[in-house]
Amino acid sequence: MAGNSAFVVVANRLPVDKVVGPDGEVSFRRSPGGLVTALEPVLQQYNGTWVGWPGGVGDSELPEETIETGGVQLAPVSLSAAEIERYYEGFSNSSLWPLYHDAVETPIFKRRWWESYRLVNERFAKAVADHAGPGATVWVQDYQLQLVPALLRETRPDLRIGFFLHIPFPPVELFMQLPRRAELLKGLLGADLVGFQRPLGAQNFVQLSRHLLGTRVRRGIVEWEGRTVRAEAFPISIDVAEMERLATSPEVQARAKAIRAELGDPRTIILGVDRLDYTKGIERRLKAFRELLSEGRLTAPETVMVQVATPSRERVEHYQTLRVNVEREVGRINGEYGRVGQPAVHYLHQSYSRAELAALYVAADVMMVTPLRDGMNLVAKEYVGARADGGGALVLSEFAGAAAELRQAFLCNPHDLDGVKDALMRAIHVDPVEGRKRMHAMHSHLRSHDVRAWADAFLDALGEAS
Ligand code: ADQ
Repeated sequence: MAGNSAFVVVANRLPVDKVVGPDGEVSFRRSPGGLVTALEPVLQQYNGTWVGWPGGVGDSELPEETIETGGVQLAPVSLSAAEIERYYEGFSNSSLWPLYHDAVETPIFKRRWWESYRLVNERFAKAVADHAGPGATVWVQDYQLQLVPALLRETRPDLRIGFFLHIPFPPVELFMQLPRRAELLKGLLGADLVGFQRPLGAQNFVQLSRHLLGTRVRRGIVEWEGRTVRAEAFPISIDVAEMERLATSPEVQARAKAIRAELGDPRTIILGVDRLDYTKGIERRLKAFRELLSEGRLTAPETVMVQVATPSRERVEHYQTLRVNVEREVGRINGEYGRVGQPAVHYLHQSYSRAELAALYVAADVMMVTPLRDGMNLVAKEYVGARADGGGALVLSEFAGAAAELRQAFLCNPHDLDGVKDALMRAIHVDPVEGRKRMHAMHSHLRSHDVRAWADAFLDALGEAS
């Protein structure tokens, strides 16, 4: 049975936040994320539907039927507690996530996780098929749904199917560790176009197809089951205009000043903002700061570090260990270099509003984005987006996708602690004229490469793919 949407987006999550009212009543509010901003106009234009998990366990809080908000239909797919554990925390975040990030933590494989992943992917594919009109365009998002393209194609060969991977696609040697590697790859090959953050991801994918399935590849295009599958890079971005507007608003400017005062008017504020994830290099960043303090190259309280780490995947063991390690390191630094009322590191294990994040970006003299591996890293782009004033400096890992574009950052290899320390020192002491030049160059790049341009480029390429 076909639905009536000409455009369907399917992602693990629906773009909604759960809101509990004063009377305990549960409702859902649209959440503002970058993906929604980019896709909203297209969704509205084509009577679009967004299929995804609304969060929470089971279907008790949200009806399975579609909700209409602002010209976009939201189609919830519910997950049971066992599915959240196996499909989401298990296969997606304990097998695939570490494997695709250079195995910086050891991937764990369990057979029942795979079973659940397959079943949940089938459910998502069915929901898409129910909503997609004849010949509709479907855009599948990310590693949780890699089987959806082929599952959809089986039942709905009329659809035009695109897939975008937000995280890195690993080299062949690593991917080959996956117990269900061929099925996963065949899942992706159901798409007409597979998008990656970087050209290397697309190359890895093409090589893998050749190696694992013996596919023919002609001019970078994979031939599979009588069709062609294009693999290309589409580096994702942010809503630059929105970040600029927010950062220059009087409220955010005032809040940035207040933050500086609350921190004791230090000479230098170093900032880190991440999901609390082991790929983000938070421990090494803290260690670099500690060593600089111990060597006397930096002193507290003249220099203050603020590390905001959003709680993430808290039931997954890797994340629990990480939290303990990060908090131990913060305690150690503050124990050695803090004073009463003046910690050297302010550590906030909290989620912040966009406005508060923007104020932190405006207040920060140096932003440290030092992941061990990252598909793109939007925080780096948000910081640059917030600094239309040309102020501030960005220390950026070469292993973040963003490093391919933000070439004027202070680039570093996060595995080389001395290199990280030197990059941080150069960022702190950069000549203001040079600093502004670097920031302006990155800012103007972002202005012409925002998230709308990303979505347009992907959808244009999908339109051309056959
Ligand atoms: P993430 O791994 O989640 O995304 P990132 O790209 O940095 O990483 O995006 C994080 C987002 O969360 C940013 O928009 C940031 O502002 C927000 N955030 C972080 N800490 C926060 C806090 N304390 N409070 C509120 N918001 C906070 C995955 C991939 C990335 C890729 C994106 C998009 O891992 O490599 O860039 O998808 O494709």
